[in-house]
Amino acid sequence: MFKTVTTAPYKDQKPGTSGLRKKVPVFQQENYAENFIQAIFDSLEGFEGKTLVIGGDGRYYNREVIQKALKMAAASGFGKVMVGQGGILSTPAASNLIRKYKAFGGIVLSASHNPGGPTEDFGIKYNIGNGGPAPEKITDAIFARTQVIDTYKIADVADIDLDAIGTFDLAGMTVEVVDPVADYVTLMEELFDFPAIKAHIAGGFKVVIDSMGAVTGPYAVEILEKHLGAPAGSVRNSTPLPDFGGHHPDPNLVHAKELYDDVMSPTGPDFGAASDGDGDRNMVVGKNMFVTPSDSLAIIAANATLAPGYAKGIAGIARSMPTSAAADRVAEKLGIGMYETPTGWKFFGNLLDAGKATICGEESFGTGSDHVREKDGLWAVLFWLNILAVRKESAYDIVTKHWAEYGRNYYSRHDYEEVDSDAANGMVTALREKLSTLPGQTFGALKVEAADDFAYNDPVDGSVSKNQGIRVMFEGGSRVVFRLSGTGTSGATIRLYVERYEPDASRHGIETQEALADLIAVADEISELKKRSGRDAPTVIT
Ligand code: G16
Repeated sequence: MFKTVTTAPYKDQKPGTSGLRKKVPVFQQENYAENFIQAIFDSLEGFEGKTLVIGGDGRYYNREVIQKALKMAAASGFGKVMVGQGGILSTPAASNLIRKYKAFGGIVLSASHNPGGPTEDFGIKYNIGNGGPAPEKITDAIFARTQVIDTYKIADVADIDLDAIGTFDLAGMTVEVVDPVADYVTLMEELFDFPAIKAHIAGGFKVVIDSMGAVTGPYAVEILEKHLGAPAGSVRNSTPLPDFGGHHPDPNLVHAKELYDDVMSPTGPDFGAASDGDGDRNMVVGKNMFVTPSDSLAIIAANATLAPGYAKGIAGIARSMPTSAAADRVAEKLGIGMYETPTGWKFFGNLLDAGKATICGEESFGTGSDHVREKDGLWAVLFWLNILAVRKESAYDIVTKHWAEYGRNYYSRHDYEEVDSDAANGMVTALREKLSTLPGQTFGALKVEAADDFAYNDPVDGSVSKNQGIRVMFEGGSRVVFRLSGTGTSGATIRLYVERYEPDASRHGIETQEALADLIAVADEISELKKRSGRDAPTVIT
């Protein structure tokens, strides 16, 4: 019933910021997915007889890899696999299932916000028993194993019917095909004031969610339309499709522009939100107000006690280093801990487990809390709806009042995608070399206060992560940060993060790019970004 298949290593299976992401044809190479899955199992200990959760965002190749993973889990000795019906599980829903049913871990098949389809992206990531992405020591072990793997084990049996809810036997292992939505909805009902949101919607507040043809469709329809009473059709592009219906499921001002334009039109909805391929990212837009992810984190934290699940207050806030310091000011005022981590949700896991942080966020449209161990797109949308329903103010008023109280962190990220890898690495190397010479230098009105390559000392387990992004800090709280993305699949993506703190409320109405223009120019001067990338403008500005 089980067979051992001889294989040979692929050299390129190093997990990035969030698991292994490659083009579908790469994953379709002989034994490519099998090697990586076996390397995951070979890097773990003590899972015999235990439960594994498996699901994905429904993208092209999802079902095929799920069948492989099920048969390999059986051959490796797992006792049970819980798999979402149709192979569907959003990343936060998978995290919830792992925690709720005390599974040993989970395999989530997704390339997140990257496009899907036969020539687009696919990905595999492993989550540990706390429901969060595997920490670096595990991903490093998985990579090391991929470099020497020579066999994998698989059950030689027929495929499971992924569309039928129920319990099945697969070569002696139990497979439970579960409703992917139900447990997640129960959790959201516990955290948020559904009656208040429902009443607000019934009173005429118009909300739309764009699921972008990706995984959140069924979750959003169930919650927004069925539980909260929004009219049918309030969730757009709600059927998860293998190619996301041609959408690029990256909720930002470029890829969710239709939604943005609709909310901004005078007769459009009052509030709009979008999420990504696997449902962990979110974008929120109020009438005349795009809420930056960094501001969203700060505002959710400042208003957290309005949601029943957080009524007792929050223990601390964590943000990734490139995320703006808006949340720091909230933490300061609340007198709670503030943690600055490298990019990657996995770095929040220890802080959440240790009870040091309750709410976490990243500039890359990610917000979440200790309810799961992943960022959670719909959670953030519901948090906003809860705040809007209780305060009975517009998003515009809530954001501008927040700035008036705390000051505004003007913030923008410029992405240069698919840049030649050597050119991108050359830029980073040159920047590193000049770091020690920057402090004290003046660029126009801006004086460099400090410059470094960010390193993180995890306060819980003492692990150290170096080279996490180059920071140039100016006097007065402005800064520019340079990083290479760890989630792209072709060439290199250079990210430039720009931030300026403006305490004066009379200067809060400036257009963002204009408010940051001097910093953007200095960033180019210091890094030679345009010259080295061969581009005269970013691919995406958020
Ligand atoms: C992943 C990580 C996030 C990270 C984002 C961008 O998100 O989980 O923590 O902020 O990638 O990373 P990078 O700047 O390295 O591309 P997702 O939604 O893609 O899983």
